[in-house]
Amino acid sequence: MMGTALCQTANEENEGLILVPESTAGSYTLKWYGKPGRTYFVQTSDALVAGTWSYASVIEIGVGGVLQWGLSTTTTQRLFVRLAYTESTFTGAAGAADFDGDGLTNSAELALHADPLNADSDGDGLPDGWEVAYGFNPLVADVNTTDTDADGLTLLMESLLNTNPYVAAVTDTANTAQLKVYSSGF
Ligand SMILES: [Ca+2]
Ligand SMILES: [Ca+2]
Ligand SMILES: [Ca+2]
Ligand SMILES: [Ca+2]
Repeated sequence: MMGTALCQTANEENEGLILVPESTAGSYTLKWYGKPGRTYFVQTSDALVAGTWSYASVIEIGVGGVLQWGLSTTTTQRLFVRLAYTESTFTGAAGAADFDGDGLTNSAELALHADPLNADSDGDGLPDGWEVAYGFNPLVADVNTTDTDADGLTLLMESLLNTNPYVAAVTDTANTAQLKVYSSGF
């Protein structure tokens, strides 16, 4: 178990994280100063390299005081902890908000281990919410040039149009898009 950026109290905005050992072996309380207007998420990693960070199922709201989150580890486990936060505004419960606008609530993202602050967790161009809606894994990059329903629209196009990639798009008989322009009389 290793902590990072340890400070003394976590009582002030300019202090970092503090990791307090609890009486039970392997149990800790992570504390930090919660700035008003910020919503915090906790990420953990066992390797401290990109791609190994995952979100814990916790959302905390900054209220101008100490926030805390309990965690436990095995004695042989190496664990790093860091915070992610946003200053996005929202109404209602933080878990019901959709900070990255990808169609998944923050709670749904955490349950899926998706990124609540990134609309495209796996970086394949397909938004998390659209992937989930159509049975793709938002954590595994898909080949976005695939045309699953053979209608000429790739997965990327279907996601941009927010259409179903398993139902072929309807085209007119001439197979062309038509635009009628009417004179306004001026
Ligand atoms: Ca979201
Ligand atoms: Ca997301
Ligand atoms: Ca994606
Ligand atoms: Ca298609």
